[in-house]
Amino acid sequence: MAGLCSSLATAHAQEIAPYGSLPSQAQLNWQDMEYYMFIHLGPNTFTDKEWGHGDEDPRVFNPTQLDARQWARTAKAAGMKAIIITAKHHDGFCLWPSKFSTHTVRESAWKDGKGDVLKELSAACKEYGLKFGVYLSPWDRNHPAYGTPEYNQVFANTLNEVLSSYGPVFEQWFDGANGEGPNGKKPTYDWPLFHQTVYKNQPNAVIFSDVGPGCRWVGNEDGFAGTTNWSTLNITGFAPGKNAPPQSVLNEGNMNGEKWIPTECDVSIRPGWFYSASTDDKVKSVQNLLDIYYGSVGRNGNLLLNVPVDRRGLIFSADSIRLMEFRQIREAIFKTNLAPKAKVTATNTRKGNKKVNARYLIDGNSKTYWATGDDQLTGAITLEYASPVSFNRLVLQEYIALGQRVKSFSVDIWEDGAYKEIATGTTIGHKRILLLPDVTTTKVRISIQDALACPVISEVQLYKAPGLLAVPAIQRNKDGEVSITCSSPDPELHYTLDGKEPTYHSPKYTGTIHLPEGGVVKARAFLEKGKIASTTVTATFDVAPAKWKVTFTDGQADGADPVRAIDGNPNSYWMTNYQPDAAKYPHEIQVDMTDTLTLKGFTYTPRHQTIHSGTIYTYAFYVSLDGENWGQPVAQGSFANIANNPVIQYVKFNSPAKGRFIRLVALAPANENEHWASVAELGVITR
Ligand code: FUL
Ligand code: CA
Repeated sequence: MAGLCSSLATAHAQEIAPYGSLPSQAQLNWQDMEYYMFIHLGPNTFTDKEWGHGDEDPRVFNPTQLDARQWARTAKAAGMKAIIITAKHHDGFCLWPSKFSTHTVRESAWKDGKGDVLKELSAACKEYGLKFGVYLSPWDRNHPAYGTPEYNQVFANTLNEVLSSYGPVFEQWFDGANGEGPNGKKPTYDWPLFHQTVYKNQPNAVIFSDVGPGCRWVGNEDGFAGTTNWSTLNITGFAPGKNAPPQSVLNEGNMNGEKWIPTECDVSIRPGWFYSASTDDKVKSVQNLLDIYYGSVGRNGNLLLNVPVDRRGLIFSADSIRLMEFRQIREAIFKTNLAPKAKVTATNTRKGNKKVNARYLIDGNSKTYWATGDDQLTGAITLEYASPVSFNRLVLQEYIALGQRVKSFSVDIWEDGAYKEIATGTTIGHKRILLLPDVTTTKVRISIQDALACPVISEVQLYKAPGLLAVPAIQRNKDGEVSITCSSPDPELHYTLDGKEPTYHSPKYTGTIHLPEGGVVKARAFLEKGKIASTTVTATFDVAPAKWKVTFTDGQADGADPVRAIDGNPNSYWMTNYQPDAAKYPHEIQVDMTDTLTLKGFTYTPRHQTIHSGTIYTYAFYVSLDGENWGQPVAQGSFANIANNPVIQYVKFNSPAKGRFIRLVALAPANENEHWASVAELGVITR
């Protein structure tokens, strides 16, 4: 009897106890999806805006060739698993004929008001075996009830309508933005009511927001999670929007965090979220997309890549071509897993548990695993080869159904009779992809150095990624001299200045190109006499600030000299003093262009940083002939979505303005608590 008891106790002791906050089955399924499409479509597509005001004529929405099957076909061919669409963005416009709004497809010109985008897309997703998700913004700049206590129920009704009408919804995307409505008021959102409404209709939906509960925002719109990234997060005292945890915390999660809220990295394939013809030549390069993939899926996050639908209602060719190129390169990289060819051994392997085996580390199945014994927080996995193998990518996976555990690890290879460390890392989670130098060896060792509980690892994979010809970078300095560089060794660089696609026979870049008056530069890198070519990169310049001088600012922080706002370098900036006792808004900068020009607009390049950046939100822009009489502003407004997506802003004037002096007045900051303002680059539009 005593013997039986103790053997039961031993058997029991070999079971792996789950650790910490755990994923639900819906979250596990979600994490396996890894990569899916975001689609932004609405009146903004037709008005060339990022944030519509809700006062636009709904008739502007008229995507006459809309074909949701083309979107689904593209997503499927791109290797994506789902599509999430902006069913309702901040302008309040509903892509379905909602009973609770008068700003919908029903009021639009599209299909004489008889269309329903959600109906077409949900059917197309079903046809192509994709999951379907919806974005709905509680911030509604159109709805008359917004900003009143009744609005929460209106929004819940709207949600209920969407979630009960179009079949299964795998993810409900909640935008935390909480701006003013038509009556100038901001409401307090009733999140518990919204969540109940989701779960009542779609019990398996994963709810996205800054703080989940299903998955969380990664803290930026660039697509990059932290190199340390916990799927657990502390949420007590936090809410979506301005009461969210700091962006750095969203980026890395909290070790031992209260809830399992994994990361989703949302990023657009273009500079903005909505389609604009002006960004047709700014579709991200394959290399950019690959960096984003490594920075999201490769760092324990899912990648939600936005591909905006154009005015016809179709995905534009440049975007879909890029998606296919991106799929091809991923397939080439992850084609041959070298791990299964190895003899795999491990130290500290848990005994007496049939589910645990070092062999399962290389079986290509993320549901089978190896683990150490209880209280053993370290362990080493070795892959040994009869003859040398060459690789440069390492994929590691934890069996996250039992919690996220690994805190640090290192990678060694066998070289000249000893181990040599080639990489270290912190967290792993669902998936970690390490970029290694090209190495050739007969032995690879992965050492788990610290963990919150016994490590449970499901996969170790090795790949040899082919070299990718880097896309050239085009820069212009203050004097208007353009330089083209490329990080790949010895490429030949060819360019055009006439807007045509560069070929191997286009002018070869040998030195500086003088372009003080501006123009369009397109460049490509070539290897092997033109047989291998990079994608094209395009840079559009206006008048260079060669002779410009700053004539006035209302202060500066140490080292943030005003001249840096007009030095042609987007990485240097002018910023006002940020000390607590320093001057508050408004702030301003005045510039003498030394030539009198006819201006069609201006550009503002913010610092590429989301916090403490001094980014300007509301502005007034003036033009003057003498630098003394400024008159009325030629443009006044806000830079939509600049806090989260700090990219260059193009502002067109209603009518051209002639002058020699320009003046940017910063009226309000993008981040509520920052009383300082900054300009990385100020430019003009003359073309
Ligand atoms: C943000 C919005 O303000 C942007 O317009 C965009 O929809 C992005 C995905 O989320 O919060
Ligand atoms: Ca600068």
